[in-house]
Amino acid sequence: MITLAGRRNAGKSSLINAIAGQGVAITSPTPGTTTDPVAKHYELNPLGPVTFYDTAGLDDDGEIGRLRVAATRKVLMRTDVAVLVIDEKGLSRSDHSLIEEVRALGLPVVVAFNKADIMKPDEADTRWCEEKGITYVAVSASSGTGVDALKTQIIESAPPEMREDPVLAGDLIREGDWVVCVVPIDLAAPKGRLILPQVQVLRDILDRDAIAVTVKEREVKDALTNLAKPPALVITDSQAITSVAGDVPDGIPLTTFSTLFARYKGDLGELAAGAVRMDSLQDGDRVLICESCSHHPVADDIGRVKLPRWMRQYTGRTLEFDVYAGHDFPEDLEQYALAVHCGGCMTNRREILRRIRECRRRGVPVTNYGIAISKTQGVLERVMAPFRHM
Ligand SMILES: Nc1nc2c(ncn2[C@@H]2O[C@H](COP(=O)(O)OP(=O)(O)OP(=O)(O)O)[C@@H](O)[C@H]2O)c(=O)[nH]1
Ligand SMILES: [Mg+2]
Repeated sequence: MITLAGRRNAGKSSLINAIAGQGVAITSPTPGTTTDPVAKHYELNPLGPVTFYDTAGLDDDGEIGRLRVAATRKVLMRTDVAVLVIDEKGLSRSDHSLIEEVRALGLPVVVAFNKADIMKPDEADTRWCEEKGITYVAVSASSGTGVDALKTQIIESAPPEMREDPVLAGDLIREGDWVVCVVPIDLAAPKGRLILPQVQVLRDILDRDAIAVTVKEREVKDALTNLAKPPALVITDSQAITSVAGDVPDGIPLTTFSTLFARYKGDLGELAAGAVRMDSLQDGDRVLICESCSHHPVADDIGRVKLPRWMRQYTGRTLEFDVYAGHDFPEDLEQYALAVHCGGCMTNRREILRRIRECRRRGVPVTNYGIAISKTQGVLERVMAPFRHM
């Protein structure tokens, strides 16, 4: 996700058109043409498919204007690369502070001095960028000059995870290995199907030319007894980890779907370190439960009921829990001793990594549901062991 922001009329929409090579965004000499963030999908190789966001001008005013600016800022803060489009007015003081703010979030910024066909970037502005180590490009949406250089700068500034294909389970198994997947079929399981993370892991095992055996937790022992050779790995749903850990002999590597996904979608090391911080929680500490999508809470809801119960039992502390659903963290994130994020099944890797980065920046340890469950059940070390040699 790449966002173009800047003052009204700076040429944001024109630049998106120039990058995508098509007239998708409406442009006009009238300031305030773009009013809402507009997504444009584009194949930006070698990054692959990316989404460019065209936004409303950051200098929009009036009551509606301020709402538009807020919407632009929201998109900007969730992006992977911020492109600040500047026109002949040059870098303003608010551009300076916006750049600083975005960089403090760990987001790369590229400054595009647009309209290079009619003016050269101001020297004081390019010097400021150089002093701050900010990448800039002189570009013209009208003539096309510098558009390729801008694309290159965006690609080079993009966080590495936009370039890498994350691994799920493939590196933990070899061709011909047996892998046992444990999928409890309880009331929380959707009717008539498996959930996406389970399907993805099964697909990964097949891609690896390995052999997947899928069982409910009751059949684990039976499966292990009847396999011709011990499985290379057992992967269980986190909620069955206690019984499965009891049934799988110590010599057999065991992990959970959540642990695989914590690595695939986030930063396993950071999330495991966050879970370990549970050991130093004190009475009265507040714990933030974050869900990236809002769902209707069910009885015995994992985030609202089970995790708080298990964490209280495990730590023996009186802990306060707040549940927060949505795209952003609460303003007062700093008051929490620990943040426990959902698995993010509806969220992509970049968004999860952005959230982990934000927690790190704000000094709040972060873990996720699955890793936290393993910690409270005393099996964190065991489910992490298959990744130790990586
Ligand atoms: N000379 C010149 N004009 C440009 C260039 N890029 C954009 N313009 C003109 O600047 C005006 C504004 O362009 P837009 O692309 O609509 O600008 P915007 O930043 O999307 O503006 P808002 O949506 O109103 O915030 C239009 O008249 C464009 O033709 C450029 O590189 N050179
Ligand atoms: Mg526009």
